[in-house]
Amino acid sequence: MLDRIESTRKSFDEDLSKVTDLASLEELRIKYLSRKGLITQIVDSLKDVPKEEKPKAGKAVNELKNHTNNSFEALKLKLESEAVNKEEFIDLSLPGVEKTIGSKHIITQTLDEIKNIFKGLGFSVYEGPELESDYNNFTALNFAEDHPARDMQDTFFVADKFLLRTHTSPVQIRLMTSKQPPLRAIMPGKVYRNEAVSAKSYCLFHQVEGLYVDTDVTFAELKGTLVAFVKQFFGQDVKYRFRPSFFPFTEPSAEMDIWWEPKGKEGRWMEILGCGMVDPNVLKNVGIDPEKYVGYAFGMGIERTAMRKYGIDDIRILFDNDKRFLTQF
Ligand code: 2NM
Repeated sequence: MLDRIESTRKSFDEDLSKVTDLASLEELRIKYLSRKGLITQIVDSLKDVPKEEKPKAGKAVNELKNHTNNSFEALKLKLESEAVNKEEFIDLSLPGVEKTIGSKHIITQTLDEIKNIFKGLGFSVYEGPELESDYNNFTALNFAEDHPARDMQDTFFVADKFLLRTHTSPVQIRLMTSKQPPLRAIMPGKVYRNEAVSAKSYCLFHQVEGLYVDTDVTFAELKGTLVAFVKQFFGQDVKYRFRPSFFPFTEPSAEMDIWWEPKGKEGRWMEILGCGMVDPNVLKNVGIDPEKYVGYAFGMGIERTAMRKYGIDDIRILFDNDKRFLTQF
């Protein structure tokens, strides 16, 4: 019995090595593995083996069965995938591939709209890396060494002096360091905050910041530019106001609110951006003479602006990639 098993295994291996296509594989299956095949015959003849040889013979037959089945299945898979590649094997029962037309995410749409408005106002678009140095993200922007925003709890540090940027202002530092004024650009991009995720805040969001540096830039021009922006973005009759504020990198600083009246709800003022005149310390840090040049800067969060425009009340839905949401825009 053991000899028979061994010789069947040998002849199976030999036959298997000669199989080159699915047709000859089927012949092999019929010869060995079918209901009347050689392996089945061996299994059947186990009943005639003397009792004391049975455990050994049974084990050997099992091994033979496993070996032949596994080798057969492996080769079958290989030949089938080769056949599919050669387009010989076409499974007509498979469902077709659904083709859908994609659409831009509303954050991308909002960014495009904001970029186009500022391009029309004479700004170019400038981008920079999301992994930044502590220097570009904080120090150059006049944040004190012990400023709370530098806290590990608010910032994703990647290494000792490197982090995921918490705003796009480091791109302004890069621009001002590499080019002399006049400079007029906006900086769109992703920024990161190490905060608890909730309906109102996410660990990642998008910002657009803007910068204008020249010899005769005024706060009145800053206001005029931002008013032109909100009128184009929210509509000509938008109601707005400026409030004094504070940022480490601007002096004086302000925030701009717009009047927001959701359908059927009470209206209220909503903050939409921060702005100010670039602090002379920042200009000094990037090698621009603050005696000769002045600048204004502003920054806004895109998610909040888009949520307002489209009536979305949970920021997380913007990052879920749920098609039921995405296909609505
Ligand atoms: C804001 C608000 C106000 C700003 C300032 C600068 C720089 F580099 F020029 F100093 N970049 N961004 C700025 C000013 C950003 O975001 C709320």
